[in-house]
Parts: sequence; structure tokens; C-alpha cells
Amino acid sequence: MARRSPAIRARKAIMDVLIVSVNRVNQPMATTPYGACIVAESLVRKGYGVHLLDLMFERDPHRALTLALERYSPDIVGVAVRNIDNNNMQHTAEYYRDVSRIVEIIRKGTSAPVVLGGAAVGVMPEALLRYSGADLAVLRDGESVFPRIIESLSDGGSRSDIQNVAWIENGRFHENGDTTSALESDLIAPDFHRWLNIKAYQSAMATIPIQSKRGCPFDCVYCTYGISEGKSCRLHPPDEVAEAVSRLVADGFRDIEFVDSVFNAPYDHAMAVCERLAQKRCGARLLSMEINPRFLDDPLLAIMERAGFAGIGVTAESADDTVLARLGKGYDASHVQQAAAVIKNHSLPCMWIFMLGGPGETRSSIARTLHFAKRVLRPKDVAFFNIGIRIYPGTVLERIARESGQLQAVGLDMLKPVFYLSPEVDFEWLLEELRQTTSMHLNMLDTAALSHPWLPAINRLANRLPIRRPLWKHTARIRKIIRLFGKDMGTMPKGRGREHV
Ligand code: B12
Repeated sequence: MARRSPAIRARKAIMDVLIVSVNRVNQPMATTPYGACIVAESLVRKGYGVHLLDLMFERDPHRALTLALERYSPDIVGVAVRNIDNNNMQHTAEYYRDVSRIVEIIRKGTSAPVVLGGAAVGVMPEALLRYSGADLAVLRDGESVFPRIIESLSDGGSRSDIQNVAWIENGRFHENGDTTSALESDLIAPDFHRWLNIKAYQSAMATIPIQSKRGCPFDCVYCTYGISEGKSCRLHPPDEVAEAVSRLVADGFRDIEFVDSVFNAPYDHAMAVCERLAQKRCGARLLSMEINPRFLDDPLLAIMERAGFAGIGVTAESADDTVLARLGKGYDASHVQQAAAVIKNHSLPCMWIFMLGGPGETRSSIARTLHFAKRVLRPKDVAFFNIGIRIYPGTVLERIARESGQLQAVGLDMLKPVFYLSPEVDFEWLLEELRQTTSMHLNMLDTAALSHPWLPAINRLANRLPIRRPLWKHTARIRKIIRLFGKDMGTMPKGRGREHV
């Protein structure tokens, strides 16, 4: 949806900022808009009037936005966009569509400049700018870039002077650098109570996010983390991280999740963070779903347990050497086996995350990964299988798919989810293999489970019951109960959600 010319006028000194967090996705559970809160807090500290409109639990989000525009008459509007789609090849949902409607409503209510930011914008800035017609996009580090935009526009400056922004001018996409700023450690834990309806998040089983670092140095062929957060790791001092966790606990939060791109690399930093947390004994129930198997050993798991971790997600992706090499993981199947052996020495609940159907995948490599999940993992652990890989612009996977003639979509069309599936793997065969595996092993799930319509209700119900978190560790028990109602979460309906390349 193209819009009018995006030239933005410096109107007057910008004083009042409205930030709209667009995300309303409640599967697998609602996620707390951490980035938007960090940005809001940084602006308040610089003296701006800030209102954060979180659409997550609004009954009528469009009306809520119209009312907020009337009530706050903002001088600039920030739009936080977290998700483009649900990364789910079987049951695809296209969340980016909400963004153009939101920008349309903003345009009706105000002539203030509209600035896009958020995780999705770091992944596809050009497509989202073109699709929404917003004036500017912040590529990363909103807490430092958004204040600079405001200062520059208030002074009548030009957007080409601002680092880490992108815009469309005369139909052309302009991107101004991809530098990174120093992390502001006093913003690790914003005042969530101030910005959000925390009760609603808690009853939806959402965790409170926290970062111990930003950036990802790895070269996984499909991944955008290094693009959106930068390739070098910027570390928060371990003391500050532990202090922030203690503050959150003092504020009444217990379930705190590290949302670093990878938690346990650099290894020494993860160790130091956990050591400080173990010293503090603040009573947090910690979680990280981004553990790299290569850097997992007994000392780290031991200190994670003492720090208060209640669960981890190991992003193994495969147990096959060729597939791991083609995915650019930087480790091989022996590291995955080793991680499983180490985990067996501990009691920490673990979800293993696999990615089936990438470059180099064949029927026998899939058989090896499924065998590993069935025979090597502890039965109490959960195995989760992604099917196909979402192709993002700027990744090596995009190049692979184009070179092999499997990907034609360009520009805006990349917003529509497009997935890679190895030509050696038949989609229907893979679905059937997984259907058999997940129906026999109640601790195993595939992507279909993430779009299960009962998930939000399960989250709400579980929150009322004295159930130990994380909820996923009860996957087998929950599925047994669901089966009593003649339904299931692990098997999937025949057929695919949408075309793959
Ligand atoms: C951790 C994580 C999860 C955790 C979240 C746990 C939690 N409690 O929050 C879990 C595993 C639950 C999860 C689930 C999903 N996730 Co996820 N997740 C991430 C991850 C790794 C980090 C997100 C994060 O919190 N970062 C830290 C914060 C501080 O960063 P941020 O939000 O980007 O904010 C910064 C900037 O973006 C900017 N900014 C933010 N808001 C604003 C607003 C304005 C106005 C401005 C100017 C700037 C700005 O400034 C902030 C501070 O610098 C990202 C990848 C990544 N590295 O970004 C994927 C990512 C966000 N997830 C993604 C997806 C797809 C999903 C799921 C849909 C997957 C699924 N199939 O279910 C679900 C959706 C859940 C939901 N309800 O929305 C995609 C989204 C893009 C896309 N493809 O659509 C990402 C980018 C990964 C990817 N490349 O595919 N996720």
C-alpha cells in the first residue's frame, strides 16, 4: 500500500510522543513489548511527554488508537512492529497487514511524522516502509536513535544526518548506516508497571523479558539476528544484569526470560551473569529459550541452576552433520550429543528446538534427527520441530534459494511468508513422519501446536492453577488431558498452510 510523499516537516519542537505497540499475537503466548518500553523510558528520561498505547489486550484496537490520538495530540508517533508473520509453514499468519491499517488511522488523526521501529523493522525495513507508508524506520537501538530523530526534526535537521534510520524518497529506499550504539545498562529493566497492563500479561502467562547483551556473531544461513542487532556482541555488565533482575523481582515479577539472541555466548559472560545472579539469590524463575549446544557444559548448567533458571531451550536445529554444516551452525552432531549428555547430569527442564527441511536435508538426515529426539533426549524433555525455514532478505538462505531458482519473490512480496524446503524432502512425507512421531511421543510437538486455538485458554487456565513454570515442561500431561476431549496438539491436519519454494 503506497502512500503520499513521505517528506517530513519539522513542525515545532517535538514534546509529546505517542508509541503504539501493534502486536496482538497471543500464541504461543503474549509477549511483553520490551523494546517499546525501553524506548518509551529513554524518551521520558530526556524530558519528553510519552504515552505508550499497547494494543495487545485492547478490545477495539483501532478505536483505542483513534482515541489516543485525540487525547494526546502527539508531535510524533512511533509504531512498534514485532512480528511480520508467525514463521509457520503449515498455518501461516500475516501480521504485517495490521501495520498499514494502523498507519492509515494515525494519518487520519494527525499530521505528525510516523516512525516505525521494532524487531520486524530490523528484519525488513524497506518492505515495511513501502507497505505502511510510514515516514522513517529505525533499524536498531530505538532508545538512542528515536531521541536523535526527535532532536534532529525539532531543529529542522535532515534525516540523512541520523544514523540507523531508513526512509523512502521519490520511490527510492535510503538506509543510513548500520552502526551500533553503546548499550544503556540503566535501561535493562524499564518500569513495566508504568507502561503496560501487567496483570493482563501475567494472566496470559507472559514472561518479563530481559537482555544481558545485544548482537549475534554467528553465521546461521537463515537468521536475521546479526542483521537486526549487529554482529558484534555488546555486553551489559553482569552486575547490572543481576541488579536489574533483583529490581524486577522487587517489583513483583518472578518469571523473567533472557531474550538475548544467544544466551550462552560469549560463554564467560553468561557464566559471570549467572554467578552474580546466584550470589543475589533474588528468587527469580529464569528462562532462556536461546541456548547454543556448542557452549553448554556442566559448570554452566550448574551455575544456571543456582542462579534460578527454571528451564532452557536448546536451539540444536538438527542432529545431522551435513545439515548443521549447511545451516552454518558452527557446530556438529557431536556437540549436540555432548549437550544432551551434559543435560542428563542436571535436572533443569529442557526444550529441544529443531529445524527440519533446510539446505542439505534428506529423508535420512531427518531420520537421524528424529532418532536423536526419541532415543537420546530425556523423556521428560520436550522436542519441538519447525518445518521449513522462513526466507528473509539479506540472508545466505535467500541467496541459496534464488541461485537454485526456488525463490522469485522480491521486495514487498518477501513480506508474504515464503519458506525454504529442501528439494530432497517431500512435504507430505515430512508431515506424515512428524504426525507419527508426535502422536507416539507426547513430549514432542511441531509447528502446528503453536497455532492451536486452545493455547491462549490453556495459558490463562494454567496461570490460575498451582502449576510449576515453564508451562511447556508439562507438554505431555497437557496433551493427555486434551486427548480426553478427543483433540490433540502434536498431530496436524493433512495439507499445507501455503506454498513453499
Ligand atoms: C526472544 C524472542 C522470542 C521469545 C519472546 C519471549 C518474551 N518474553 O518476550 C518467544 C520464544 C516467546 C518468541 C515468540 C515468537 N517470536 Co520471537 N523473537 C525473540 C527474539 C530472539 C528477541 C526479541 C526481543 O525481545 N529482543 C529484545 C528487545 C529489546 O528488542 P526489540 O524488541 O527489537 O526492540 C528494540 C528495537 O527493535 C527498537 N524498537 C522496539 N520497539 C520500538 C518502537 C519504536 C517506536 C522505535 C522507534 C523503536 C523500537 O528499539 C528496541 C531497543 O533497542 C527476536 C529476534 C531478535 N533478535 O530480535 C525474535 C523475533 C522477534 N520473533 C519472531 C517471531 C516470528 C516470533 C513468533 C511469531 C514465532 C512463533 N512461530 O510463534 C512468536 C510470536 C510471539 C508473540 N506473542 O508475539 C521474529 C519476528 C519477525 C517475523 N518473522 O515476523 C523475530 C525477529 C525472529 C526472526 N528473525 O524471525 N520470540
